[in-house]
Amino acid sequence: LMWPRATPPRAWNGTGSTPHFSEIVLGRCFTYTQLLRPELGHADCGQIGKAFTNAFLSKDPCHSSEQDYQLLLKLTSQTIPCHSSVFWSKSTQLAHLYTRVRQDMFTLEDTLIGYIADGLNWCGDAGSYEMNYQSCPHWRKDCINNPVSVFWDTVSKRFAENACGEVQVVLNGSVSNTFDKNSTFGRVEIHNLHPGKVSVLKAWVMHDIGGVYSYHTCSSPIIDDLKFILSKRNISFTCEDDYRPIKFLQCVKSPEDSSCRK
Ligand code: C8R
Repeated sequence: LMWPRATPPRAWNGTGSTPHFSEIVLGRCFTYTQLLRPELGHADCGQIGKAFTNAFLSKDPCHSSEQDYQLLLKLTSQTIPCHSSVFWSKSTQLAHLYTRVRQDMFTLEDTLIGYIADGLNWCGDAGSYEMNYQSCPHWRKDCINNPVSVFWDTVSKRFAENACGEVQVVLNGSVSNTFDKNSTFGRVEIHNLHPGKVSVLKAWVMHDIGGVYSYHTCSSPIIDDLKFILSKRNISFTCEDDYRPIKFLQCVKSPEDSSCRK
């Protein structure tokens, strides 16, 4: 039995839970299953919302585990067609613009679980049944095994495990860590693609229009690191700089740039 306590929850170095977290989760679940993808209309949003909060409420927010999210994962299972998974790293906006136009393609945020959680923050406290809206553990300053980091690792792992056929990744060639072994993509996803199920990973290395400097292209050694990991895993790899369909999206914003005129 737990008693409400008089002392406030412990202060962490990260942002607190998003105000109205549970209402947002419920609302997003209904929006997704009733309006965006009615084929998931059978999903039980009440149960999903409960499973989400039960994954972390009344628990030490530095000892979150994959296990905590298993019921939530089960309730949000979803089949993504082969050849339609899109991964990304350091290119959130562009990758999501791409799948916004290509409705037949899916980033994790275009699936129910990713759609529900995108941009939110959450944590609880071992000594209370409440969410902590004041602060949550910061992954570097407090602890890695916090509810948000463990969540993204867990759902990203499943997203990669379920991918099949030709899969794509949108990479950012205008940052120094175009491929980052410590990112979710480099640390979790590429290691959980199933060889034999995934025939090829196609990388699109995109460069900001008007960006001062292109750090990396497909010919950069950093891309060889990715190529090497995949070859060891028996997954084919191709790479293309400034893939035209995505370049067009950048050009909508900067139609007068010389690179958009030719
Ligand atoms: N993925 C991971 N993290 C995600 C995410 C997602 O879909 N969605 C959000 N909002 N986040 P980054 P990355 C949060 O370095 O680490 C999946 C997390 O807090 O730009 O390589 C997705 O399938 C996370 O720390 O990208 C994609 O393929 C940052 O935003 C990769 O993993 C993402 O930081 C992207 O993860």
